[in-house]
Amino acid sequence: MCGIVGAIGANDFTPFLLAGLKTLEYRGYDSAGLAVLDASGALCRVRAKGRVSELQARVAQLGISGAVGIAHTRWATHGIPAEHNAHPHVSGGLAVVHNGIIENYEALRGQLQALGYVFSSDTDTETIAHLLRACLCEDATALGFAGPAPDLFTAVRRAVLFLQGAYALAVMREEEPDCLVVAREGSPLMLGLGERGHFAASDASALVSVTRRMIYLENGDVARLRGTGVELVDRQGQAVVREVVQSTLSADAVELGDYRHFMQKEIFEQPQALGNTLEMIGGAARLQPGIFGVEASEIFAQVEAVLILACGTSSYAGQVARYWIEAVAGLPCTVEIASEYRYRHSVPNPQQLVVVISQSGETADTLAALHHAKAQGHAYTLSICNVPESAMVRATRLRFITRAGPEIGVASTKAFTAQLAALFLLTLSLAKVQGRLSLETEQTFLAELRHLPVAVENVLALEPQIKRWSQRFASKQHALFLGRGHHYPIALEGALKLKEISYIHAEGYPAGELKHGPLALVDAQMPVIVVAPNDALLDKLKANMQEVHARGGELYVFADGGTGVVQSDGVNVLRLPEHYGLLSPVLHVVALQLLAYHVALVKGTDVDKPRNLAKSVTVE
Ligand code: HGA
Repeated sequence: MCGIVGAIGANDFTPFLLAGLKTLEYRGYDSAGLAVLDASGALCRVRAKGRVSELQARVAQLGISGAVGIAHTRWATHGIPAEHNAHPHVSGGLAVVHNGIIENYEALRGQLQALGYVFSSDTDTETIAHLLRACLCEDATALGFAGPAPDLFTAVRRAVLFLQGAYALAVMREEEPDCLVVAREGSPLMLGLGERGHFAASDASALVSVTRRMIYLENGDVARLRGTGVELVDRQGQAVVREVVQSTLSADAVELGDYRHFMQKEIFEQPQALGNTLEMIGGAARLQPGIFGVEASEIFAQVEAVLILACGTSSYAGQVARYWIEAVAGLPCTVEIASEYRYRHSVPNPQQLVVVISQSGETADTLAALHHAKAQGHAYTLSICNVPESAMVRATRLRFITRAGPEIGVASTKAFTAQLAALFLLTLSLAKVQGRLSLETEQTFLAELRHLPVAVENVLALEPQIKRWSQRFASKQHALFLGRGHHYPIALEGALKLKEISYIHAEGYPAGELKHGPLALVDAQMPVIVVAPNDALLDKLKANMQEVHARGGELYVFADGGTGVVQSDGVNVLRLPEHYGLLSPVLHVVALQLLAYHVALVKGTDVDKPRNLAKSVTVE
């Protein structure tokens, strides 16, 4: 989603701002813009619809430079993607970039229009620019203040009192060329402390080229950055000192290398991502529940049930875990879509372990669902995230950081399989603490986990055959994915991957539901993809395949060795090397990721940045 980069110091930071926006491109956006104070102290703003490269060309053409500046990639929520809606938004001599949504913007807009402010965009963000200007002039009295704010820092602290919703803001002003002011509520924002200046960004990857020393702002924080230092106040307006952390993000982790797309790179990085995520069990003879936090054993012993809250792909990881947790740990487990849970009246069970899953740890709905659960009295909370410094990780008592590395492709791949590995460890840990895991079973599962990266490598080797299949999908409008048991969520994930990046309408179904509706859709034009592991439900699944075959449907079966599913007219079979028991979903999903990737390649879509979608869904 939207990205922010800001800089202040003695050098020309325009190249840095543009490079920072380039790094944030993976989050998905529709327009970009920047503003700097030039050598004469004038505010220069440039905006462009489309790619950062377009903005870059305009900046070069205009020959703009400046030692203080803010920049933005916009993923529209209010107002169409267009140059006039792109950030920064200006009012008088000040400029603002914003990530998030101002929920009460209509009321604020009306109030400001009544004071004579003229709007030139359809965004919620422009209200912030005019509100700040009003706080800095005589209009401040109409807003209830005794007089104008003496400076931008004070104006921002006053203006945020009016804002409802979520925001990360960066603001600059012609009259105060020696400072940048930033604020955060709900949307991520961090500061970078450099040798040559000070920086702000919505994502650490935009800062690592200049510094690794970072401060992650808390909700309610407002900070003033100067070339020489930073000042911070919290929600109460009290000066605060926040911990400076050393980012371990490697600069080349966000490089494409020899790959054609980030999604392809990330699919092939899965053995490594799983190896890193499972590192702590590497040589250990026994599983240590402490990998989830110091209180883990104590909390796991208390819990009577599990509630998993997540969105999109992460929710499918949760759905796989539901099968595992109930089967192995013997605990009732519910999985709920975060955006539903946060707004419904649910019956809290304080003995439930609330598990939130998010790649970024900033997913707005999941974060809000977590806060809702806590407000309802849930004290046992655990996050599974890929970003250690994220808001979600900081808001839960227990946590597990997947070590998949930065995921750039919008369609999640390696983060998903790393989440599955984490959730399997959680299943085993719960079972162990609750006395439901024999030593023998524990050792068997640990051995399977250790071998998992190699098993994934073997699936990746099937790419040539999957690539051949993809040619036949590209002309299709619809596809059906079938699975049973803990492979049903894998059918859902396979369908999601295909629709996200190839724009083919795809549905995932539990195979047993076929005759309750979707069978009506089956004909030669709709490929039916079957996830067919060699497990106890195989015979049932074979009967479902017959139902499709008998109606002229074309089957594409991802079958484990030993399933006895044979290739014939209308039945295409891809043989996975080995059946992997409870962890088999990790292998099957890799094959489906490759299918989606290759179909998208044939269709020529923008694989890493599918239309209308964004990475890190930090708005509701
Ligand atoms: N609401 C603002 C910013 C949107 C955003 O943060 N997207 O991720 C706008 O629509 O411009």
